[in-house]
Amino acid sequence: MPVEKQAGEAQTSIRAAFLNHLTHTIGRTLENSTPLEQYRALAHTVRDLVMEHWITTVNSYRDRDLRIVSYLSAEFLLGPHLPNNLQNLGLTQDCTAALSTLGLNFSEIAVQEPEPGLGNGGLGRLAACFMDSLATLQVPAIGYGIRYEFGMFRQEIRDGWQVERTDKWLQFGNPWEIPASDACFSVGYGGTVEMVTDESGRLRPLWKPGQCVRGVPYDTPISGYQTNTVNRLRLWKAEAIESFDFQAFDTGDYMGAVREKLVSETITKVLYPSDDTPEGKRLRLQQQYFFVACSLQDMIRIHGVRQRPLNEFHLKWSVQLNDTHPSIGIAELMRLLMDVHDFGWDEAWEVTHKTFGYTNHTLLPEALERWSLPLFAELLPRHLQIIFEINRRFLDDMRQRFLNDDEKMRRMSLIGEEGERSVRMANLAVVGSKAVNGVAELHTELLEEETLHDFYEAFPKRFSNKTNGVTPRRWLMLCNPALAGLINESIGTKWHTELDELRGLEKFAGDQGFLDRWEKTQHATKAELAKYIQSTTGIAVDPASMFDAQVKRIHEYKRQHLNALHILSLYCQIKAQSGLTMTPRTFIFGGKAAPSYKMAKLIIKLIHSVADVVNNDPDVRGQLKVVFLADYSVSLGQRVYPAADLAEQISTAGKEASGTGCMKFQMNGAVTIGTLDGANIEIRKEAGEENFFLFGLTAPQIGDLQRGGYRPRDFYERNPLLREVIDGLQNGRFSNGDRALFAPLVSDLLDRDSYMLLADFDSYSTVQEEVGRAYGDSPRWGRMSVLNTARSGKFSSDRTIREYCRDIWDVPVMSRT
Ligand code: Z16
Repeated sequence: MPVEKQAGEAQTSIRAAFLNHLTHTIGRTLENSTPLEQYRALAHTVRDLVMEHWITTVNSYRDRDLRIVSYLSAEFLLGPHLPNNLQNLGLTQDCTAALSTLGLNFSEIAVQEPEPGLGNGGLGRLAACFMDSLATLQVPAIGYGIRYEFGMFRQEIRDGWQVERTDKWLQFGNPWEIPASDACFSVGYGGTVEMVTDESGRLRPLWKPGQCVRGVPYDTPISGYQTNTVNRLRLWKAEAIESFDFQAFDTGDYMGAVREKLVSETITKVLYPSDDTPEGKRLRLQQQYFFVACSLQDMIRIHGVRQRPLNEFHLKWSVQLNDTHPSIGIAELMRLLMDVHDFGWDEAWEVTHKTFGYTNHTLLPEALERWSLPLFAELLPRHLQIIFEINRRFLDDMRQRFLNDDEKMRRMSLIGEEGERSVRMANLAVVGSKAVNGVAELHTELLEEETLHDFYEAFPKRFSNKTNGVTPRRWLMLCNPALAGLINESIGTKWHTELDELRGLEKFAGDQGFLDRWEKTQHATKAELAKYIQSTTGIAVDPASMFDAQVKRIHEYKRQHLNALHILSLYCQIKAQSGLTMTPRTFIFGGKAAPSYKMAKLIIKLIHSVADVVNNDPDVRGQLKVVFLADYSVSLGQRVYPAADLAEQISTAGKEASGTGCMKFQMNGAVTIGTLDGANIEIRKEAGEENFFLFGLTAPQIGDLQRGGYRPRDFYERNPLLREVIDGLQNGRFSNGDRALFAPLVSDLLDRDSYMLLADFDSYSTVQEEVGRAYGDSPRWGRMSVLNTARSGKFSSDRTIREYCRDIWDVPVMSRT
């Protein structure tokens, strides 16, 4: 009785607050408001509730005086806030009920939220999952990043080709952010470094920047699941410094002053839409330095508020570098300590190298950030001096330890001398950090043995592995309420924060009654995705068919084109043998290509061409369907992961650092077909090898083959089916007679094939056949599906964050029990 009364109260007060915001914040009545306006009113209603917890969190952290984790990331790919915050507050049902008393439908309102797409893919989404886990584990933490005015581009498809559209996510305001005008900082660029004598007669460098911009913080509250903890995500926007305006205004150059303003604001205008291939562009370096300089000044300000001397900075802060993007922070903290706060070099270095941790996210050599020395010298002349000095001292030290091994010194130098001289940001990050980590076991091993081997030899204790994870709140409970409900009924709810508890499902894997319910639930979720596919693409797909999904950035190393070649080979088989039947499949693709990545864009066109051929041939009789879902995003992922039967994780072994989509699929009961790459290896180990479809060469085999002179054409010549597919691509069979269209792709595959599709094709096809048979055997598939979910506990980002807290950040996590 009292519980019900409370629930009733929550409903009543949500309803009243919503109507209040609709009138006073939005200026509408219920009758004449649009769903978007209703969304905005509801967002303000929920934000108010989150803000109350925020106030108490700030106070409790102040009292506990703990070390604060500072997560520096150029990307945070948060996804929609509204449903997530409601779930964290435990108010989803009350809110839905409150709205329905007004004749409104919660889901229809929630889909109005524009997604903050401030990231490219895995790296940005990882930062978002980490923020969720940090708040849930009640760790004092601040996320620092960039408030891009335009996030990841919207992808449209025209005639099978990707077209980019700007993402105007801020167009109608953002109810989740609050500008904090009391913590603005200025950031300099360019200019000169002069030697000046200070009051005490000491000669010291003084940086006189040629340009200055102002950083304005926008705070987004990050709530934890079922806790009162709300952490802060602080994103910086660049603005013009007012004194600059006035200067111009005095001289009558009003238009010039406005131009100055535009130039300053350019810095946070747009996210660079390339993952894994740094652009080396001036604006990008400006962005990186901008948000890092603001964030470090903010940390020093907070440190001062806590009345701590700066030589204790590392005791009160642990700063994690999400890839090398913020690694200029190492030189910036040195500069702030020495040039602004009067530290000597050794004192400053003592603090700096104990402050930072560096997470590497890629092994692809072309993806390691390097800045051309002239560009660096022009934008950050003082930082370059500091980097030279770090390098001088570091190499002196190494020369002694490694007895003048010149080749090694050249490899470890922070300055690359091959071709155009450059600053190697990964080397700076390793040298300036107390800890370096990879994001999956294989990845860390390859970092230690190959990519960063010299550094591993020099500082073995600095290195560790932190296998990635994803938050089960968004990636299971929120996106798959039906399955989450069934799990709750079966094993209770402890798994929400202790994901290992999912092991309790193992005992149902052989229970036919349970498997029936599991399958029914999945079927209903697939039917929902089928509806979405129908309405967005016009393609009808059958929820009874196997949903075979590959959603991720489009990249040659991820091999979406291997998937496409295989689909074409199935098509050729059906065409050759009338009456052949196979397990009906729906192939689902989604993902964006970097706008300048020609081959990735051609792969998108290839998938659409395959879809055209397969979906419109009556001979295929609904055995195969192919769909490409445009504009893949967090929200679209939330529809796809829960509806998948099979997850395609088919990257060339040794190329995918970790992958995190693989974990979302596994949690939702999809079975994986994959290579021994990234986190796949650990997923297979957890799930059991009989519950994972393994194919392809291993990383060492790939290396051997590459060194031994790989000849892709041999594989083409030896496999008739592969030959038929490739010939078809060459002779226009799959492109309405256009022979030129796929020529660049075909010639790359036959003459180079850097990602070894042809070497893995046979193994992939064979295992796919086995997948088809397994899916036809319902009890077998159901068991595999349940066991995948049951054994996905390791891949909660709560586990990952606990490891960072214990091994790198040295901060306590709150336990609930
Ligand atoms: C990115 O998303 C990743 C690496 C990188 O160098 C740049 C970007 Cl934007 C990805 C990795 O490709 C992926 O394997 C990994 O799971 C993810 O980062 C998070 O660690």
